[in-house]
Amino acid sequence: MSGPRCDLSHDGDPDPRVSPSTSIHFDVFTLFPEMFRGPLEASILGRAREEGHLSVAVHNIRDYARDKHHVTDEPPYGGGGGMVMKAEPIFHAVESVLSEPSRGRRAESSGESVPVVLLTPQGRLFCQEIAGALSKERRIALICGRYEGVDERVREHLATDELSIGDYVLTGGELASMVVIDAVTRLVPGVLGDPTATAEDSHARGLLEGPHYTRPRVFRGWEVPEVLLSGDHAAVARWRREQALRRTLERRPDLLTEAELTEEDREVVEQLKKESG
Ligand code: 6GU
Repeated sequence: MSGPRCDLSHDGDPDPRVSPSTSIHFDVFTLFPEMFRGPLEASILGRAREEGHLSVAVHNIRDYARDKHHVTDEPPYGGGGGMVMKAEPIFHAVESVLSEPSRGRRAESSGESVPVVLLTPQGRLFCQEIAGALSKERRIALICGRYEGVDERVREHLATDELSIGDYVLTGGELASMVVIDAVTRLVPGVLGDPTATAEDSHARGLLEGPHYTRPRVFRGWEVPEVLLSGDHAAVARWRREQALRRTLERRPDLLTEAELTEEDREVVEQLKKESG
């Protein structure tokens, strides 16, 4: 294995019993590799890595700066405050890593193109649909922007996509990268125990999910809705759909215009609008 990296994959190679379409590899490029340890070890992502569905290699951009002092940022041309991440170390890091025949995975060298995603507040807004599309990839490179920005030539000539996770500003793209890794990995077949689990996710079909309840039936005097105890599966399904529509109408009416709604859904929405005046 060549090139400096902090490899978070459990053991180097993915489990050979896992077929290729059920695993994904991320190469993360960052100035702060230490930020990635915790989130990738716990819970579902930790298990996905143990089972070979997920591997993440975190590469320190600083290790790829060729000057003596490993400079990764400089003041902006034209003046103004802040620092800008230099193009050269980022190009060197991404090009070195993607041209490696990485542990049996096909990379650029074998003709497979790897998406190179720059995480930046100026990117297109990350959403469930983009997560779904990325979950079909075998390998994804994520570049974490820092400081006031990244030299424009990285966006123009290295990145194939730019993503933002929301309309607010983070100190860097690291947390955004982890959000992308999490949202994408849970959609990789085999990562969640129940393969139907993602179908009802909030946003999966353009609506927010309705409420969930578990035991006890009465908690501090607050009761579980009767219909959920009825055993009438059709009635439960109808109630859940109505709750999802109600919640989406109340909290995210913008989603309703894009959601796939049946004729019955539209009637329910009209009724709910009347009730709320
Ligand atoms: Cl990807 N980066 C930064 N720095 N801030 C963000 C973001 C990304 N997405 C939302 N805010």
